[in-house]
Amino acid sequence: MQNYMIRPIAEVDPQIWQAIQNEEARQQNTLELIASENHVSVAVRQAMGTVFTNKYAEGYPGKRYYGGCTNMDSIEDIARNRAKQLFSADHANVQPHSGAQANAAVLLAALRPGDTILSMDLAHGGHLSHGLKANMSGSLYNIVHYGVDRQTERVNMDEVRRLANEHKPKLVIAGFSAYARTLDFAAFADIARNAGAKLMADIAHVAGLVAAGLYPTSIPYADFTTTTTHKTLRGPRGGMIMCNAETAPLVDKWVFPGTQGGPLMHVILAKAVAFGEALRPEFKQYQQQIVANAKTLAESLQSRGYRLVSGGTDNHLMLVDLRAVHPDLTGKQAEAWLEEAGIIVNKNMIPFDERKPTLTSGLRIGTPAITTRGLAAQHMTTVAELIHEALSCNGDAGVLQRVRGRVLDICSQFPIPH
Ligand code: DSN
Repeated sequence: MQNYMIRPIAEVDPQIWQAIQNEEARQQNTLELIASENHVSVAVRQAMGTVFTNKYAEGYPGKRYYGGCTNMDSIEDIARNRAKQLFSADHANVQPHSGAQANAAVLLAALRPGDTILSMDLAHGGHLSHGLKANMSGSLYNIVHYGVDRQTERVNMDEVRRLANEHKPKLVIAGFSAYARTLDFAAFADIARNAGAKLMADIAHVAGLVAAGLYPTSIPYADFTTTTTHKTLRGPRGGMIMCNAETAPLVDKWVFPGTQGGPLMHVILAKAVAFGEALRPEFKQYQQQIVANAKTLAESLQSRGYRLVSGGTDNHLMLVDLRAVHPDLTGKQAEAWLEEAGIIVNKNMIPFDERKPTLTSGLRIGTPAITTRGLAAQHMTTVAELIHEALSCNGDAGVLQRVRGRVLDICSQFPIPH
C-alpha cells in the first residue's frame, strides 16, 4: 500500500489541514447566527468520518443491490426507527442527501410534469425547492404562490384557501426558510383536501422544535413531511422524508432509484447518532433554550428600535427590517460589517422588499448555534448590543474591531465542543 494511505491528513496534505484549522478557528471565534446552521456533537462528527463512507448500499435494508450490507442494514434500520420514534411517524426514509433532494423526490412522487403546486413565495420566506423558476420544481411544474399578509406579515389562511380553490393545485406545500411564526398544518391539510391536493410539510427549519414538542407537528396532517437533519435538529448535513405506511413504497421508490443512487451510509450513521441525541431529555431543554434565546434577542433588538417582520418570533429565527434604524443600510452591507465584527448572519429579503435579493433590506437571525455553545437568555442583550454597535458605526474599522474583541471574549467563555 502507498505510504500516504496510512499517514494522518496533517502530514499528507498540509494545505488541506491548514484549511481545516482555519475553519475550526473561524467557527470557534465567531458567533454563528445563521438560522439554518448549528454545531454538531463530537459523536455526530466522528460518525461521518467512519469506514461507512467506503460502502455502496443501493436499495433498502434487506433489499440491497450489493453484497456486504449487513452492517449497513442494521444502521439504516436504527436511523429509521429512531426517526419514527422521534417524530411519531409511520415511515421514515433517511436516504435523501439534502432537503432539496427530499423535496424533489416528493414532487416526483406526488405530481406529473405540468401539475400545479401552491407554495410560499421565496421572497416572503419560502424555499427555492418549492417552485423557484431556476429550480427543477419551478421548471417542471406550474407554480402558484401564497405570501404573507401586508399588514400582519403572517400567512393568511383565508388567502391560501382562496388560491387553492381558484387554482386547484395537486400539491400544497407548507414550509419555509425565513418565517418566524407558527404554521397551522391542520388548516393547510383541510385546504389541500378540499382542493383535491396532497399536502407536503417542509419542516427543515423547525424539525428540532417539532421533535421536542415546541412547534406543532405536521405528521398527522401532511401526506409527506420533509426535513433537513442539520438545522435545529443538529445532525449531519442531509435530508429525510416521513409519511404514512401506505405512501411509504411510493416515497422510497422516488428516493431510490427515482432521484438517487447509492446512499451516503456514513451520513446515515451520523443521522442515527443525531436522532439518538434528540431522543434524550437534554435535547428538549436545548430546544426550549433556543426559543427562549430567540425571544429575548428579538425583544432586545426591538428595544434598540429595530423592526421585526411580523413583530417578533414564535420559533428559532427572526427577520430584522433594517430600515427603521438604518434607512440607507442594505442587508448586504450589514452582513459584511457584522462579519468583520465576528458576528455571522445572512442578508434576507423582507416581505415586499423594494431592494433586490442581492442587496435586501433585512437580516435573518437565528439562535440554534449560539444556544449549542451555551449562550443563554441573559447573553442575548449583549449580542443585540454588539449587533447594534456594529451596524451603527458606518463601517468604522476601530469600532468593528472593538466589537470583535468583545465577541472573542464571549466565544472563549463558550467554546464549541470538539
Ligand atoms: N439554505 C437553507 C437556509 O438557510 O434556510 C435552506 O435550505
